[in-house]
Amino acid sequence: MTLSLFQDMEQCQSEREELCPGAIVLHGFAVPYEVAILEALRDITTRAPFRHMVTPGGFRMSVALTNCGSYGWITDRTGYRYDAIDPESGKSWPHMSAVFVKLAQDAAASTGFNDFKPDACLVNCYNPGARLSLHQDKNERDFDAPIVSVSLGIPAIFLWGGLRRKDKPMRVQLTHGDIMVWGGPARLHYHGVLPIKEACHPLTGTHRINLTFRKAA
Ligand code: MD6
Ligand code: FE
Repeated sequence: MTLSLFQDMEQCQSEREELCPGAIVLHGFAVPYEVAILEALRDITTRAPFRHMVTPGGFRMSVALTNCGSYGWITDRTGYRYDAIDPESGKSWPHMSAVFVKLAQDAAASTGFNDFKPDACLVNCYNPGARLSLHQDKNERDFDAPIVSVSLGIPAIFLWGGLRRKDKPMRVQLTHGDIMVWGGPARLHYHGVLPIKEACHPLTGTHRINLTFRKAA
């Protein structure tokens, strides 16, 4: 019984899904880190609570966000950018914990992106109904480093598009513990998240949490 459960775990953790060259989903990769991540998140959100930011077009984002690391991704009426200061507190963002760095580096290395040194971790909190429209991640200074995206809690349908906005996106289900890494030829692919369906997860309740690790500067 124990052995077969263990084998299931290993199988689940090693399942890789390549969406296109440079874009890989590592199903269940973050499961062994789940408790450590959620503990670190409590400290982050104590100092830098989740908030809904406004897009340059004046829309309130349905996703609530915060950051940790040397830089945080922010948006307001003047644009999207990275900033070392949290505009809500006027202070630096919370420190990126060693376990976050290790998780991001291990995931990147296991997909062929060695020496990934994230300096920014954007943390998103989705309630049912929250969504993220198709976009490219291009506020980072150079596009050599990959994006490492960790999904926790209730499932999402991730939209994985191409290099042009009009390229029809694939739908990829991301569930608790899945990590998606994209870089190299896939670095500037369009992506987004469909409106989250109501569900409940034992560790996160009715939320989906997403961590995206980047090298911003
Ligand atoms: C996700 N987030 O939440 C993916 N990109 O699953 C993103 O792709 C993203 O939340 C750029 C800026 C903010 C984001
Ligand atoms: Fe993105």
